[in-house]
Amino acid sequence: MATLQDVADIVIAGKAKKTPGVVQEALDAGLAPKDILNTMIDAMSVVGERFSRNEIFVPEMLVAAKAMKKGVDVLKPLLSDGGVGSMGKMIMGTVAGDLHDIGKNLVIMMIESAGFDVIDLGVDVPIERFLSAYEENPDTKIIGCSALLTTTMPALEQTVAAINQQPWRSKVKVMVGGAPITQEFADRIGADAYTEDAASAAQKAKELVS
Ligand code: B1M
Repeated sequence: MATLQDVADIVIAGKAKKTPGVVQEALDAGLAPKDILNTMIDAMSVVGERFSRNEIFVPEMLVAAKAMKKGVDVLKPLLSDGGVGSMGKMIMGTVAGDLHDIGKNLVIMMIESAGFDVIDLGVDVPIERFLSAYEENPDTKIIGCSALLTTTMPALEQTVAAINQQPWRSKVKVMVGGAPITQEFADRIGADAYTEDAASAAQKAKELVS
């Protein structure tokens, strides 16, 4: 029987092969999928703090990220309600120069669960790719951009600026997020919406299209 502490420990230790088993054991012990997910998110914060203190380095962050992904895969079917597609299309990507995708993937999971059909452009997405993805899918309702680094906030700003110059701008909403992003920054760069986490992103997406 696994506890939330076991889940946190296995993610922090970066044991990707063992994480799905521990997550499954936690579920079998009756723990709620949302609590397990939040535990893994908190575990990544612990990893980040250790990185900031030079106690661990990029390889350790990477294995922790892999472990978290494997754990999220187990939870995915339990957190999603299967209503994919009915709310329309959303394009999502992490901006150029930024390789962080765990947060983006969680946002996608929650947004799909809210009924959107999400086109995932992945990480390190150049501005032109956001634009061409919209042009290939002109029925898209929302473009979502994620940025996790203070050094990629300018790429987010440039991406939103480029979208804001398009003749189709009025037909789509632009949503931004990521750990260093704030409502003030989102307002300044001309995004339509900012949210702090994946659950509020899904709620906001529904509001934007209603
Ligand atoms: Co990186 N990294 N990293 N890293 N990494 C951070 C972000 C950092 C805060 C760690 C630290 O120093 N404490 C720091 C940034 C500091 C800064 O910018 N001021 C940092 C650094 C410095 C770096 C490198 C530069 C390290 C180096 O090479 N020296 C390097 C940069 C690489 C690059 O991108 N070019 C780097 C690399 C990596 C790995 C590749 C090893 C790995 C990422 C693997 C992956 O994603 N596949 C990694 C990791 C794992 C982290 C930490 C530890 C965890 C990030 C994470 O997944 N968090 C992170 C420390 C931390 O965040 N505490 C750190 C969990 C996730 C659920 O949260 O992504 O915030 P988050 O997403 C949330 C919200 O932000 C929001 O909802 C999500 C879910 O609730 N959200 C949105 C996100 N996108 C949204 C979009 C929306 C709405 C909401 O609408 C569209």
